[in-house]
Amino acid sequence: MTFHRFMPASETIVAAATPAGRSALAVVRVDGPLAAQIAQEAFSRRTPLIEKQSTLAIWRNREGEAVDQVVAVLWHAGRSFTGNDSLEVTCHGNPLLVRRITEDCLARGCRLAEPGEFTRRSYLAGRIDLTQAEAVADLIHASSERALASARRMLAGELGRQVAGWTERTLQILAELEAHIDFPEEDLPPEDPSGPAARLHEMVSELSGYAKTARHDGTLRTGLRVAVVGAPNAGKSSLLNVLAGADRAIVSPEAGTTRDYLEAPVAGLPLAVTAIDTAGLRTGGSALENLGMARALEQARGAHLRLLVVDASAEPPALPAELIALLDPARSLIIANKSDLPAHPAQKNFQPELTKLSACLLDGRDAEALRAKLGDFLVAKEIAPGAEDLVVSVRHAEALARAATALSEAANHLKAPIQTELAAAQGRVALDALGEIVGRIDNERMLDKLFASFCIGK
Ligand SMILES: Nc1nc2c(ncn2[C@@H]2O[C@H](COP(=O)(O)OP(=O)(O)OP(=O)(O)O)[C@@H](O)[C@H]2O)c(=O)[nH]1
Ligand SMILES: [Mg+2]
Repeated sequence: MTFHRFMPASETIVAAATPAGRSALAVVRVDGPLAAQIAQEAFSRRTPLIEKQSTLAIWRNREGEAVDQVVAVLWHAGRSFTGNDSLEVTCHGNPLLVRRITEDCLARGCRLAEPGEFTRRSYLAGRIDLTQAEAVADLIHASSERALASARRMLAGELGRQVAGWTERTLQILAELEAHIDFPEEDLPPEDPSGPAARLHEMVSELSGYAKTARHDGTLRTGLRVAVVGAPNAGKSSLLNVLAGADRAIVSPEAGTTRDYLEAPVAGLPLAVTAIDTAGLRTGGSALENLGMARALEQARGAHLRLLVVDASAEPPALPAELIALLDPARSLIIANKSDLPAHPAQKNFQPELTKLSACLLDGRDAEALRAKLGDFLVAKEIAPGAEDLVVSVRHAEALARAATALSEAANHLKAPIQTELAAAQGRVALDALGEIVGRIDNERMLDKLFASFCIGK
């Protein structure tokens, strides 16, 4: 139950922390025992680096040639992100310069960093726990406001603090159980509302609550797909354009304008959502129309949400049975379009179990309201995480579920006939599972796999 004891790294690593390619600036990171010495040798001695202060200096290679004018910052061991001496060099963003500085560092005794190695060193130094190390990667890859917010909270250590709390409470219960094992004549009050069994149940429900958010882990990473479907001329392409905030798809009064499907990102949502415009669906079309319809149905099947666009000023459409079968009320919305025209009375009875949003899609007048309602629906139906959800990863959820199962078994052992030893054993299983979340359990293979998915320089 101890964190890795910190061993200062013996090797000095180097890597570019910014992507290859031309840019205004690029960053090269150097970490390990040689970092301070390299800083001293590469910069002219007249500009010694003051710790944690950015210094404008000329990087000279081992041959004494000026490579670039850079801004450098040095951190000393114990005060850096990684726990080691650490140097960050911001040079001009030319890949040739980055390469020359990197190669000079290699010549001075560094080796190239592996993917995620800087973050791994930080974790091994005990400066961040495993949930925070993972959050570094999530923060960098987040493609929506909500993904960013969750990663930011994870990086701030929110899950780590929860785990510390559960660990503390489990240890407290274990202590009480040990006392009972040693002095069995002293009664354990298992049914007492403040008794260990009740506290175990309380933790089980907290753990399960956090574990449940992992169902959004994948969608937060990949984004959501929303299929726009409906009869020809209903206004599907108009909806795509309104949601995208751009004139993406051809809109025309001719029925059957859209044949292929067409994707565009939905603007103005805190989630990454892609809308897919599709060919109009109707019964008994031409061979070419049928091909388009097959694609439309395929997109509808694979989407997280279906938006059925209906011309509300006309008679309800006759839609193919394959589409009707896909219209699950928890995964589908009706966009009752053409609200600028008088509504057709028969529309009231059309698919009454589905939520209907009325809109005029001639222009962007209803765009904001539509996006807001779409966002609310996604959260209400738990298709997407809400603003206050801290989304845990599948790895976290798996360990949380194991801990919850063990704690619930422990509570069962505290029912008559009370079996304190078995309860205590389950308590320890839960502690191990909780420890895995923050990385208190040494497991080299798991760490290798985890950090291999990082990019180099992180
Ligand atoms: N009055 C009115 N007309 C609309 C509205 N939205 C779309 N239209 C018109 O309806 C016609 C069809 O719109 P599209 O967006 O091309 O419809 P679609 O469903 O993509 O049609 P297909 O691709 O042919 O299946 C166009 O002439 C639009 O200008 C609306 O809110 N009110
Ligand atoms: Mg269209």
